[in-house]
Amino acid sequence: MATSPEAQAAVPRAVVEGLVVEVPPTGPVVEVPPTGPVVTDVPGWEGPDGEGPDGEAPVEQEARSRVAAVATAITARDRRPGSRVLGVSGTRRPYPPHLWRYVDRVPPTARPVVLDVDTGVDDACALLLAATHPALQLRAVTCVGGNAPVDDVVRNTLTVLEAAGRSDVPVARGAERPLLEHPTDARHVHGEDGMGDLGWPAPTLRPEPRHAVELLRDTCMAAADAGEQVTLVPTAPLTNIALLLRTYPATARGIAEIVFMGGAAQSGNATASAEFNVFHDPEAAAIALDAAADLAIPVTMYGLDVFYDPVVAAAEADELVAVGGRGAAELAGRLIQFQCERFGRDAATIGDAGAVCAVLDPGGLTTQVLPIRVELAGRWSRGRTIVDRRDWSGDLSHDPHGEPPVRVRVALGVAHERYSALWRDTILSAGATR
Ligand SMILES: [Ca+2]
Repeated sequence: MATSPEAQAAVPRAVVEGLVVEVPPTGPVVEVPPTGPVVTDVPGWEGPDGEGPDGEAPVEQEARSRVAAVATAITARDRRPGSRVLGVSGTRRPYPPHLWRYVDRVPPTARPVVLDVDTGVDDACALLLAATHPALQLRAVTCVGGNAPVDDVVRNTLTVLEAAGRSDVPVARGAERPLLEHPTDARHVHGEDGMGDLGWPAPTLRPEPRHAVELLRDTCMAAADAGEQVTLVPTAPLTNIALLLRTYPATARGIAEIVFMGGAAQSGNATASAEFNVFHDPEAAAIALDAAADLAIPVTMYGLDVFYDPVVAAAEADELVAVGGRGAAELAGRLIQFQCERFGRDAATIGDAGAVCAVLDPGGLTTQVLPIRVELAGRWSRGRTIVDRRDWSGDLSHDPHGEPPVRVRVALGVAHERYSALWRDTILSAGATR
């Protein structure tokens, strides 16, 4: 059975602050696992004894304060070349010796996610976060035509996963065109190759033979059979998702929720009315939302009302690029640099990556559950998500259209600095992994 985002947020989770910290080769060793005792060989510093139940507030608070104290002590020391780093929740990643970061709120069990993408500069940003955050298990990535033709999307997606060192994640090619609309693309935003024309080496990874819809089905059903549920994060036209939910409705029992980038309560970008992903395939968006409502899958819409707000400054992009090694950090920095240059700004949005942040940190969104319809007709408004924000029951009960069957949790505000930091710090901690 699907669990609502509200119900999930209410589940107490054992949360201890994870720490990524520089450790000189012969210096102290600090490990902060997501649960249980904090282990350290820093003289005079004893971790919590772990006797409290997981998630018990005093243990968490003590861990946080001790971690903060150790971090302060260590960062005050001389930092030497060749120092090594212990990562978060047992992961050990190379890390640039001049940097250290906290990674906040690492839950004890990584949450399974699947991204459906049209990579895409900002899809790449989303993939880098999903591929490197220790609180997520990226189970699969499915591709759809959108920002670029689907074959370019597949190549770009494999490029990103290879840079992030995630050759283990299956990637599948999906719908090459919308259900009804003629395909278009957004190369004027994303570059000729769809991903910033960075001149990055072609990937050695290959997609798997299954169609994206089959990979989605198999991943969701495998999760359901294991008593788990996957969070679907579409950051692209919803063609694959519409096909999945109508063709294989039984997959709903393996889907916890859908957090999609698309739509807008206010204005559009592809047209004055419509956001690109929904405009690209309005029928798919309408079908996906209707099917999700039919199947009681909770849906969060991370749309244009919040999309542009989390930004990363050009100077921060330079810091990411400086990590080098053609890994996740360098690629992330170059994607931000590309956008800054293309739009002549000194900062750029993390775009679709905000939808992944919304999975990691749902409290960073201000949302309202609202009725929604996708406009499939209007000459100037086709592809618009019509979000009903009226609050007077008199208007609602006299509306000749009746009540929309679909209600969606609509993101209306975002703690943008929190999301920017989550993205930047996670990818910095992944460093030059490749
Ligand atoms: Ca996208």
